[in-house]
Amino acid sequence: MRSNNITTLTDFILEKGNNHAEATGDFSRILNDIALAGKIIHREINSAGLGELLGASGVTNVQEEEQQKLDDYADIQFINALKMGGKVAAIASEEQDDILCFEGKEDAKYIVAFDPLDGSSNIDVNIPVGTIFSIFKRERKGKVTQDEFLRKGKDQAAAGYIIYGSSTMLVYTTGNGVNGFTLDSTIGVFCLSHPNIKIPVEGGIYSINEGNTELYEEGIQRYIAYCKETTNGKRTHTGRFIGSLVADFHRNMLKGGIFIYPGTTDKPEGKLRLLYECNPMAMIAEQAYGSSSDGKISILEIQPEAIHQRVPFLVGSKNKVEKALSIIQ
Ligand code: P6P
Repeated sequence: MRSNNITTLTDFILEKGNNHAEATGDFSRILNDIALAGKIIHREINSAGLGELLGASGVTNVQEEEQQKLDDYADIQFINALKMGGKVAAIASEEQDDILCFEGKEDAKYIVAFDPLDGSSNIDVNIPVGTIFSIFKRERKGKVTQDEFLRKGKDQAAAGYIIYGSSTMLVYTTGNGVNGFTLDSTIGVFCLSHPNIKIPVEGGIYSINEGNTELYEEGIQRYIAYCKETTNGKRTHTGRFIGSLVADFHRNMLKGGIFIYPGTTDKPEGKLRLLYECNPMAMIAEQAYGSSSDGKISILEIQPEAIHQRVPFLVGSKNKVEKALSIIQ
């Protein structure tokens, strides 16, 4: 701890790294590389309205979603930071059709899957957006193949997100609790601001896009109706859905609540991707004493079959998820 009582992300990572006998600094370097890319994206997002980066790029990504200019920019920043850091063998990105292997790094010990800028359609209207990342420690060396990314979420070495909102925060876990760091942009340093985050086991917030209600299965419709019930003339829940996963998740993690993106009749698997959205968020939630599910099993137990696979997603306060499953199932 520095005399000014600031614990920087670098201090924290080095300290934690020293606790792991096998730590060779590779993992610490990767987290710092991610933080560097996050600072660069923070800078661009906070001036997007002024620069030429606002708006759509005219490109449609592998998800058949219109790519925002900052999507592309963020993707390049993470790829470059992880490539230059030299500790990652390959990446999988929402913005890339296939995995990208880093030449000469076939023997690196880690691979990273990420959504460089989730919720980017909200950028133009000043709603918080975020980066989500998932880190696996490889079980072999040599050229990385897609199957190395198709591991259950419970095998993640680390997971985290960066939320670019009223402040920019990096929140991550390595399987020993969840910690949040707020960027002090005057000195360009992420500082520990939310140590040992725990999701309240209860919470009155439910986050779901009710515009899809008629497209949801009956169980989900029953749960929405349950959330709208009143007791003694007072509401039992508050609806909050901002259309940006990282923002909805982060609010619920601090205040308690549940986020649901279910399947619909036209998209039974839902919209959110397992590898670089649901798995990392589920690891964070469960490390913060919360819970996650696809409606049947824990997200972290799902065996991925494709790098851009989508799954129905429930995540948040333990009791809220359990109650929702009891109504849905
Ligand atoms: P809908 C943003 O595009 C995103 O991937 C998530 O961040 C968000 O939770 C979801 O889609 C919103 O989707 O269909 O409700 O607009």
